Amino acid sequence: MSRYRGVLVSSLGLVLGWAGSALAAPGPNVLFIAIDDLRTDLGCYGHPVVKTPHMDRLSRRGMRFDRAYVQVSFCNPSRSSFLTGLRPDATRVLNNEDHFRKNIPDVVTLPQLFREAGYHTSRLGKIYHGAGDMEDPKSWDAVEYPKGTPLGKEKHEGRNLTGGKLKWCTWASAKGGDEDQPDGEIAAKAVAFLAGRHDKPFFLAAGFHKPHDPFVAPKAYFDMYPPESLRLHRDPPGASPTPERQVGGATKKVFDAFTDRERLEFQRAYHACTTFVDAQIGKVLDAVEKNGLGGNTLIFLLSDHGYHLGERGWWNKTTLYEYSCRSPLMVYAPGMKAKGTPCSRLVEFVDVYPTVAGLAGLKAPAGLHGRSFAPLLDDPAQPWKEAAFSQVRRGQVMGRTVRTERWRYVEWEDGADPELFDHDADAGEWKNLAAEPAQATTIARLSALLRASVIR
Ligand SMILES: [Ca+2]
Repeated sequence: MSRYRGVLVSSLGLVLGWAGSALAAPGPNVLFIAIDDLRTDLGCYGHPVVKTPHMDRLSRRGMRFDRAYVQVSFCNPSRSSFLTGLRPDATRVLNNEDHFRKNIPDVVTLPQLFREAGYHTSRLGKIYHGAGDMEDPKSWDAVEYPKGTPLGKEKHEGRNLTGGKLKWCTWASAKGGDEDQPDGEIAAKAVAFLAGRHDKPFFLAAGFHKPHDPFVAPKAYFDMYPPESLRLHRDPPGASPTPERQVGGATKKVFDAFTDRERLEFQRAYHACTTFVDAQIGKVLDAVEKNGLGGNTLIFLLSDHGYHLGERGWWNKTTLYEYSCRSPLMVYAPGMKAKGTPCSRLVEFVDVYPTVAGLAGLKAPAGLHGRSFAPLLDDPAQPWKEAAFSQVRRGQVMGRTVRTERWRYVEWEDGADPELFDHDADAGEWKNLAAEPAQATTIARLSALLRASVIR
């Protein structure tokens, strides 16, 4: 809310002798932090090496969700879904090229809802996919897309890990400091915004780019991860075969040619970028406190999906496995009762829209596909959703997966390549149980859930 307006309302209240606020209280501010391609390799999610003190701090102050699932495991489709509160069957955005407005021109996005309710909405960096074609003028009062400085594009060290075959697969320890990188500039602009005077409540969206490729961060963050501190992932012996359409094609062949040294470089660069983005988030969180906004600002932090770091030979996203579909999600709401308690209930990213809107006292549009998980912020152990759904399309074939607290089941619409994993015994999803007769009842139940989830 506007501190200025808050003071004004209280002063009027004193003068006029109001017992309470006779005016509708201005809603809380919203700080919406979106990170690109960040898996749950964070200190607060139990990673033994990766340093993320600031996201860890948010996790302690608010709530960390341990089973939060995106609806599509790559950029534009995931963002189009959680920013509209609609499942991909309804946005019909399943690639990085289509704009959701083409299919659903009159949809009210999450920031647009706040804007139309009188908030100032400001976007820094990547919230929708990319800077240009994917922009949405209806959502924002202000948009900035920092690019970093020329110095930040110079490198101390770095290389393409594929001999140029995959242009994106590049790392660099950069010259200059944080603010020579686009994400450092985004943080600086967010800090300046938070220090400013606000005549309206605000919805500030900060969209950080890292650890998305190319894996570029200032050298100091690479220095935190000497190669000997890292351990390479190895798929366990006897892991079930990976269906070609989950992970395959020409890109997989390039990954298959990685040496251990290249795998280690990839991992190190990803972790360095994670710690770099964490440091930027720390600056923004500090600014919330320093400017006295903590008592009236909702904070949502999420990534647009997870990532494979070598699991099943894959160094990317877009699969229907846990590594891609699970994402970090943290929420802080000033009045929440269960601060610092993690939540292991299932939540989906389509739930984010009704949750943010509800916590701010705004009426969400009818027909959203998610459900507010605000009650979990007070009581994270209460029974909750039975299932979370994700999907991807390969050519013309849709693949869908359902996650319950125990199981993950994957089904393609042509019936081939089903996969069933028991997370009680197999958190890495290495043993496919789909062909086991003993699991027929479970598969029938999960398959029915998947079919019921389809929106036609
Ligand atoms: Ca992404």
